[in-house]
Amino acid sequence: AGINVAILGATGAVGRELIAVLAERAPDLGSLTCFASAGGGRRTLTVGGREIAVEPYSRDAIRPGTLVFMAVSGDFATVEAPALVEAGALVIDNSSAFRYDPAVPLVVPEVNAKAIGEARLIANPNCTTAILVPALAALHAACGLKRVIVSTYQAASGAGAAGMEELRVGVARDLAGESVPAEAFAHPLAFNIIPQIDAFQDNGYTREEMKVVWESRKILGLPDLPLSCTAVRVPTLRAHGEAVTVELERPCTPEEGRRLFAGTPGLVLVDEPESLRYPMPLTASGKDPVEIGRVRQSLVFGAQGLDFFLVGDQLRKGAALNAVQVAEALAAEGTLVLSR
Ligand code: 2RA
Repeated sequence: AGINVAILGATGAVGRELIAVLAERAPDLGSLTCFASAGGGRRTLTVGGREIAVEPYSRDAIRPGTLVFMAVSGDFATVEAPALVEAGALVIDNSSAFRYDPAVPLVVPEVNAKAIGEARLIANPNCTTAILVPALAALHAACGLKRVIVSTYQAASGAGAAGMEELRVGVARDLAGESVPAEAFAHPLAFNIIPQIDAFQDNGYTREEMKVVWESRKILGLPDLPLSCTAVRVPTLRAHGEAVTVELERPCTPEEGRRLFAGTPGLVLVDEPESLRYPMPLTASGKDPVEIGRVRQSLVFGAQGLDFFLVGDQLRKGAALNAVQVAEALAAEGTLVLSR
């Protein structure tokens, strides 16, 4: 039989997406057991028209050899992930708890699947990074990355199911002339943009912005890459946009950039301004590939610089899809059998 899979945090936005992505890509698992916090009791979830039982989590319920996807808080993962690995599980963790641990691979399979090695605990990157690095890796391989500047347009789903609900309710209430709630976000998101995601750091950047810096450097294997980010929450539901400026070691025309992106796994080139086709949350949502387009020669860096825009589904490539692709990379290495 195929392997046993467990999802911890199955009732959240990422957990539900994991169920959907696994159903699409690995329909013949040995078993799939969904867990949520022990306090919630036994529940059912409906995902893609299917009723899924959700069990209260207990460590003992995970059998040795189980592939565990964790879509839980960093605090919970800090305790439970090492304990589950110790008990014989293989863990792919979506939290930030282990991303900066040099002993734990941080993986976007199109870029650094080889980093997995013999690891039994693998960290899944922050959504903004996962969506960004395939394009950066392609540019680095072709022309050498010198400096990178990123500005993000991040959807409500980054704050989970509660964030999406707050945006929906907020839009309806705003249109009805009522006060708009702000719990998942620091301010009302409806008809607003918020230039703060996560906590401010001592250097004035937010933690979200620094995640893009730290994680991109680790995944690309470029620990000194000059990169800065401005992360902004916008009132879209589930796809993050990113405006990217790169300075390169060698010249690259927009045509070469487009050809490169079109041939990069995980990216789909959408760059036909004459027919008003470019990456947008409305077209990228619910899809696996990251849309990339608006490729231009940089007005600042000239022949050695490009500007471009990309949009990726935050719950797919930004979380659940990437985690399942990590499992697929493990399966390709013969570390586990995903389906039969
Ligand atoms: C956000 N990056 O968009 C976070 C979620 N992982 O808020």
